[in-house]
Parts: sequence; structure tokens; C-alpha cells
Amino acid sequence: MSAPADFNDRMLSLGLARVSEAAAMASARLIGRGDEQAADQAAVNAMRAQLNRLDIQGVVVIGEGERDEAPMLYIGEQVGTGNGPPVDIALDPLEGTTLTAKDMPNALTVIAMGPRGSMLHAPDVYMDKLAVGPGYPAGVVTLDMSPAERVRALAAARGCSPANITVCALERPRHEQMITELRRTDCAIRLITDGDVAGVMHCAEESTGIDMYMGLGGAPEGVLAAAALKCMGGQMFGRLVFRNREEWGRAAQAGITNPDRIYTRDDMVTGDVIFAATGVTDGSILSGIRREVGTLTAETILMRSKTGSVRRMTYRNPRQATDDGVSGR
Ligand code: VTB
Repeated sequence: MSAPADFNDRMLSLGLARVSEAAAMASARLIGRGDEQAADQAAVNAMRAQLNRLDIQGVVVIGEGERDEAPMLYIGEQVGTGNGPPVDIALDPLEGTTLTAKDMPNALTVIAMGPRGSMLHAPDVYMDKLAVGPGYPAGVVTLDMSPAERVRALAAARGCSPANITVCALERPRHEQMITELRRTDCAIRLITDGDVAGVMHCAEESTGIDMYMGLGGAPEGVLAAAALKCMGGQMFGRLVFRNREEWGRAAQAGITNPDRIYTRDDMVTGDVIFAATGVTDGSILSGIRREVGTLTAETILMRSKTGSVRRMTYRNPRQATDDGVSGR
């Protein structure tokens, strides 16, 4: 058997880009139509159809929920032709269904692939997340620091004042105290309504102006964000948050033994990974789907952790402007 780190990632990466492109193309006709579910389903169908064309023995480890509640791309679903390397797949066919339905910025389709057993099987609970971009000493900020301490530590490492630090966080009542504390440091806060995979990725792209991401969001999205940062560079930490016994029970079932464990980026994604995301609505990392008469154009970011390579690809397709985007021969 080949070493677990070698899963033909170089060849598979273009296929992965096709998968995320197809999902974005399919959800394009549902941008701004107020129907989250339809947008999600279109993305799921297209992603699944393309995934099943890849020569992999794929298993979805981060997906659209449990088998009973998700008709497709549920956790444990096998995808691919069955010929090829055994791989784990983490996906979110539409990260930001509300953003898509309301035509708000930063909706993405996201997918990551690594060798079997290389990704944390995160249950669908919250994760307390903290991320910074590349170039800082290890542990420059930690989950154990208070939000204000993190801002001061990052500012010191950057050689600037806290006023020059921008933090990104989900705008939620559960973050009120954190935001009040952050405000006292004089830092800037970019509040987002949804989509914290993009939120974390912002930290690794200087042009977004975001220095640090923090707060509670979905644990599955945390693993996807860790995969992205593993390719782009940067640090990420996550601690699962259980609101009740039922949530902890689900985590235990997924194999989690220590409820207080702090996962680093490399604990969440232990092997080499490839990652693709395609913009659905315009955002600070990717342009959204552009519709022109007769064509749809999509922008995809395609990355490999082994090499740290980051590609941006523009894909124009004349056919999918008229059909449902699931095709593609
Ligand atoms: C989080 C976040 C996602 O939805 O899961 C959020 O990680 C749900 O949080 O990026 P709430 O329970 O507070 O709504 C997203 O923002 C979008 O799926």
C-alpha cells in the first residue's frame, strides 16, 4: 500500500476544482431568490454528481449531516468511482445558504480531500475558533487567552498598536461579551452574518485586511477552515462546545473522548490535504458567479498543503447558463 500521505493529490486537485465549480454553477440561478433550501440542494446534487466521476474511494467525513436528515452527501456516504486511493472528504456544498438566498457577500462552495483517516470527524456542534494568518511565532495567540489579550499579543507580534488589528467574528448574541471586550482594546471588528470558513481564510490573505478570526461557529466548518489554512499557512485552534448532554453524546459517538481538548490546525487535518472553494456571491477572497448573456463564469481557489501552492482559476461555461449546471461531460 502507498504511504497514507500519498493520495495522488496532484492529479486529483483539478478534479476537486471541478467539483466545487459545479456546485457553485448549480446554485447560481438561486442567488437572491430567497430560497435557501433550493440553493443548497442544487449545490449538493451538482457536487455529488461530479464527485462520483472522480477515481477515488471516497468517504464523506464532514458533510450535510446524518444520513436520515440529509438525502445526499451525508456523513459516511461513499463517493467516487471506487477505483483509486482511499480518501476522506470534508465538504460544504454551499457555505452560506442564507448569504446566497439574500445575495449577500462571501457565499462559497467548499471541499477538501485527504488520505483516509486524516480529518477530525467533527460532530455538528459549535466550535470555539481562533485563527491567525502565516508569519507569526507558534502560539502567538491561544484559546486560553481572553479576547483582549489575543489582540494585544497579536499587535505586539506585528509591531503595531491594537488599533491597527482587525478581528473578524460572526455577529451573534452569543458573542456580545466578546465584542464588548474587544472594543475596549480599540481594535476594529468586521462582523459577518454567516460563513466562517471564509472568515478564517480571510486571515491568510493580506488584502482582506483581517488579522484574526475568533468566536463560536460550526465545528464541521472548523475542520474545513483548518484544511484551508493548512494550505495557505497560518495557525488555527478549536475547542468543541457542547450545549447539552445530547450534543456530547453525539460527539462521543463520533469518537471524541476528551470534551475539553484544544485541537490545533494539524490535529484537525493530520495529513496532506487539497482544498477547493468557488465563489458563489462576490466576496473578499473570491468573485462570485458572473452571469453574462450565454455564459456563467466562476472563480475557484485551488490549494495543496504539500506544496503550499495556491491557484486561482477562472472557469467560463457557455452551456450552464441555460441548464441546471449538473451536467458536464
Ligand atoms: C456557523 C458558521 C457557518 O452558520 O455554523 C453558522 O460556522 C451557524 O451559526 O459558517 P448559528 O447557529 O449561530 O446560526 C454559518 O455562518 C453558515 O453556515
